Amino acid sequence: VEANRVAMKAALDQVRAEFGRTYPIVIDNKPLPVTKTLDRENPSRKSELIGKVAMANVEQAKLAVKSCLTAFDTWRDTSVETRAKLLRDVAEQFRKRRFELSAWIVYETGKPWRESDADVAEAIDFCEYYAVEMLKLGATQHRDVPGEDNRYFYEPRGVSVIIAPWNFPLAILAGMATAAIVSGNTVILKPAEQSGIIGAKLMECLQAAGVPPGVANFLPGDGEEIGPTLVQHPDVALIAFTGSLKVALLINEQASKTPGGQNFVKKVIAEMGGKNAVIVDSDADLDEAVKGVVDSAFGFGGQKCSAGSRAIVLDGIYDQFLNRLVEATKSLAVKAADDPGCSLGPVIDAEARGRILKFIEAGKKEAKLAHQTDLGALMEQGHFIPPTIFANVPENAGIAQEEIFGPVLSVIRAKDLDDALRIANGTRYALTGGCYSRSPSHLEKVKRKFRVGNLYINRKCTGALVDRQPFGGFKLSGIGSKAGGPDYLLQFVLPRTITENQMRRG
Ligand code: TXE
Repeated sequence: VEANRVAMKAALDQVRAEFGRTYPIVIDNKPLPVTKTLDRENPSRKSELIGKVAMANVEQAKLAVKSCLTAFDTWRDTSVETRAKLLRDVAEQFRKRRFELSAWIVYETGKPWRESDADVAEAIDFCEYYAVEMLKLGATQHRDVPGEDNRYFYEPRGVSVIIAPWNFPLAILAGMATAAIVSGNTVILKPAEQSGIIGAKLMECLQAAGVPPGVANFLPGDGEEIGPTLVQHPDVALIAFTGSLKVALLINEQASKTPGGQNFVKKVIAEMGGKNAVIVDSDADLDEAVKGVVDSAFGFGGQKCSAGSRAIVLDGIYDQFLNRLVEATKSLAVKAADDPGCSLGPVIDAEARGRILKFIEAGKKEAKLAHQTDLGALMEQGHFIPPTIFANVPENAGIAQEEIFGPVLSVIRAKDLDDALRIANGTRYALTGGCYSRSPSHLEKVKRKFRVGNLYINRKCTGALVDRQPFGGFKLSGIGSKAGGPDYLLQFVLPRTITENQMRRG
């Protein structure tokens, strides 16, 4: 642990020395002259500028698409082995720069060190996993009859736009991008405005790994400004998006309308938010349940689509559970994300902080404020939100239905397990869920009836490991794709059949 602390401090100091740099748009592996930039500030210390990121305009977005289209023909014909090797080389870059990348995530998103390091680890896992999966998928299948050769295989879709969120700034952007690249597509990387520097670091790693010009173009920019141009561009075949429900629905609608004339039925892969519930049964192990609910609700300040923002507790142990939960929440160390003792940092930016504080004010009218940590001067230093627990929350209250994406937990009473399941399934989302119980019959019922994409039993409801827990939900949480799963790449390719009549050669 000591060695890690030393390495962590060295990486944080090295990154601080680079504060203030400007990160350009990169097309055909060349930086574009910088015209407009967005300041990136450290959410843990509002006054601290950590860098500037170029903001692309519509013309540059079109340039990026053109570059991807030009590169596509060559890249699609590149062997699967070559494409898989590129991903392994990118993973090698992540390993080499692991602590530096973690430090950038700490500074740009306010994610505590341990979780920032896990973000980089997940990016490595995605590269290694998708390389192996593509080698499997790339094998041509033959369905032959005498005198006739029937080949069944997959080929890439084309120019792919990757639109990513800030909450897993390296893992999700790299995961979607490398899945597209290894499948033979050429990609435009559009990071979230709040994680442009980490997007630039991904582009550096891709270039160091030898990605050919035009196969990956780095296009930071205001999603509202350049999004429609990218989504509706007639030469764009696929959009992979992770972010808010609002934007996902907008992209879905826009992708089917292409002013320039439709060339594809565009493929939209969308992963959105959740309003995930953890059920606590009357015979649950309370030590486990309290720890799991605190981790799921307050990890990274609840800024995860998998965050357990609802605890549904059976009447019999409601009061006991709530008291234990409040005590455990009080012990959370809320600090600047680069503080080694930090377990909970700030939220991403002023806008998010304002939105979450509004939810808290609304919650005070709908339910009982059971706990709010006093953060003192920290509230002025960075975009901090005190971990907040509401009790006796009505199941249809706004704070029990809407995704808050902050450290706010709603504790809801349930009469019995059936009532708890009805409440748990009673939102527009279906991403993750959890249940703490020691009754095998209750757990069997929960596994059958709790309809979410990722269900966790007697374990926190966040933290899906690539390949072990393929991740994704349905209803308004996603289109049902499972990132880090065996069939994820199938969305990035198109099946083809070639039938050859083997004429008797003269
Ligand atoms: O998402 P946005 P944000 C959800 C969560 C959170 C909300 C806001 O509910 O409260 O999203 O987070 C780009 N056309 N999740 O602001 O606004 C934008 O530039 C095309 C859950 O990050 O959706 C960014 O790159 N693109 C999610 C990306 O969309 C547009 C993780 C996400 O931004 C666009 C993050 C447009 N019109 C947020 N407008 C999860 N499942 O983990 C914006 N963008």
